[in-house]
Amino acid sequence: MKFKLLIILAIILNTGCKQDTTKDIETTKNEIKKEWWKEQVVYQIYPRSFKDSNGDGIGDIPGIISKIDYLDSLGIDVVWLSPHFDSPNADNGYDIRDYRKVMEEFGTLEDFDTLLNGLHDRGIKLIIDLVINHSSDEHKWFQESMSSKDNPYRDYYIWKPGKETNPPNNWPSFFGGSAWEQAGPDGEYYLHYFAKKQPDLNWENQQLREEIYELMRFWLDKGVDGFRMDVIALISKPQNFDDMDNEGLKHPEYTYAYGPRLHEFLKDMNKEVLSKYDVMTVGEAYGGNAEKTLEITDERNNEIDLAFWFDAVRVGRDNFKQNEWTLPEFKKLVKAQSDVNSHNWPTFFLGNHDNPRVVSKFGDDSPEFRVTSSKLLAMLLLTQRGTTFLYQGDEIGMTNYPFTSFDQFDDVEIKGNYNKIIASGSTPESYLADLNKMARDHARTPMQWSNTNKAGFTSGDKTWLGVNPNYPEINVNNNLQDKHSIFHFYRRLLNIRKGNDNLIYGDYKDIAIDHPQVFAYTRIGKNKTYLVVLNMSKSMVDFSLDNKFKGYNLIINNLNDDTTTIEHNKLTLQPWEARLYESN
Ligand code: TEU
Ligand code: CA
Repeated sequence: MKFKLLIILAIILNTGCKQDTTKDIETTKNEIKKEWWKEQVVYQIYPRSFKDSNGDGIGDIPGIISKIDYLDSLGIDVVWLSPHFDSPNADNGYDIRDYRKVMEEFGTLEDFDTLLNGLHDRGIKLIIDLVINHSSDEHKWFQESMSSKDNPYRDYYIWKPGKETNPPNNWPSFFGGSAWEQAGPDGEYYLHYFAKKQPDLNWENQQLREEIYELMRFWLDKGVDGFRMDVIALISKPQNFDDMDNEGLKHPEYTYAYGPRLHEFLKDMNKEVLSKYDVMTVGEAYGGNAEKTLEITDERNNEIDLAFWFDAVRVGRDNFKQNEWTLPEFKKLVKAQSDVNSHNWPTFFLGNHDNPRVVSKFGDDSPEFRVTSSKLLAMLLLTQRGTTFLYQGDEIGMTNYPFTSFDQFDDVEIKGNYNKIIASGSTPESYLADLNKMARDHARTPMQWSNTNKAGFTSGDKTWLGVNPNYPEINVNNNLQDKHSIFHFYRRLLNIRKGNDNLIYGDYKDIAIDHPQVFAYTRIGKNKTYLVVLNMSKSMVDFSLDNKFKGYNLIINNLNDDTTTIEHNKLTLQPWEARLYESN
């Protein structure tokens, strides 16, 4: 009897095991492994532009500290802080002079600790920006490296002799001109993919890698919750330093990114540093295709957790031109990044400090539709599959800045590329018109807090970059007071999303991918399905739905407080109307 039972038990256990292995091979997306960093909504702060505390016209850490309650009331989970390190600001902090020091204009290390603790006290995490593809030319390492060929730091950067009077090859810098600059007593050239003041670090050098691990530990030991990694796909340089062909010159990022040792470097960094902390990492995976990006974020590879894909955000972009784009084109790019396999987890974002304002690019920033379309974009952002990234000011519907002359810009990229763009056939007027659509400075104008002096950003009479003249209307105070504001709509959506596994982990399915005006998709969770219907146009649309959606309940929409149930298989959508439905 006992024996028989044992056999039965063995059979059960055995088949159980077998089922598990097949499951493992065919995991559906609903069986995604839960991780805290998959569930977060991250809010990006560009410190220079967020809040000035001392009247010098430059945002700073005490300014951010004074707004922690604001962030808390919005309901975000994580703050991503753009670089706060000591820097001569050739590229607003993306050129670091000392990785262990806080930029003087931003405050002190004590201020940083106060910020970190203040956020942690409210259950908000903090990730910082790790810029380790390049440093500032004013970094001690570079000063040493440049001083002579025999200096022990020489090999921390990439030096090559020129070809007669020319640089080593024809590679261009993203910020204009050659990617090589001659320096030091030996007349050699150093590599800089970005500005001259941003020399690329030589990751082939083991000592350099260890120094980077040390500085990562310095911040992790303070308690930061992870890193956003600047241009991380560029750290391993191609080993072939020949000239590029013309095609390569147009899009050099594809030559520069995903070098031969990238995976090895990331795995080593993970093993030596990241695996020892419970943190999140998100890499700026600029310059690759989907396949390559999926490799660095595949959980089986132990490299980084998440990556930003740029295809959807940059839809219609061709270098410095923003061309027309269609909704189906955009939806296909979103699908490609949202619908990835179960070993990867996507990110979703529509803007950041390098891109125009979301309502100006993806919505309609005219007075008639700015509020409605900003709310629609909030719904798009907060119902997608992936860790969500919001950019400061989008929660109040801030818009692009109306630039009328070149001296209003600050960005090194705009100035550096001026000659090249004019030489390639643009006129100053047409370049300015293009910049009005896509310049990075649109996202960097000061945060608009109130309708008082300089939008309440500073108590002083100047700001490092102009305040958008629309601040008397578009500001935080107005948003806080009006319960139908964009801010409160974000808040409600954040609340719906928080802890909602069906919405966070549910499969993504676009149900009308070729529809020219409507973006409609479902998020199919284990217990509930969500239906999102967004009319991304300024005309009314009749939209047909499958019968299976009958009985779904409207839980939030961007026009009124209605909560109705789907009774017909046709929805009549108002311009820029956005609706979120839930199954029973
Ligand atoms: O951005 C890299 C990058 O993709 C951009 O420079 C891009 O070429 C540009 O925005 C197109 O308009 C990262 C940072 O996000 C950016 O702010 C820095 O300037 C850059 O790296 C260098 O650190
Ligand atoms: Ca200041």
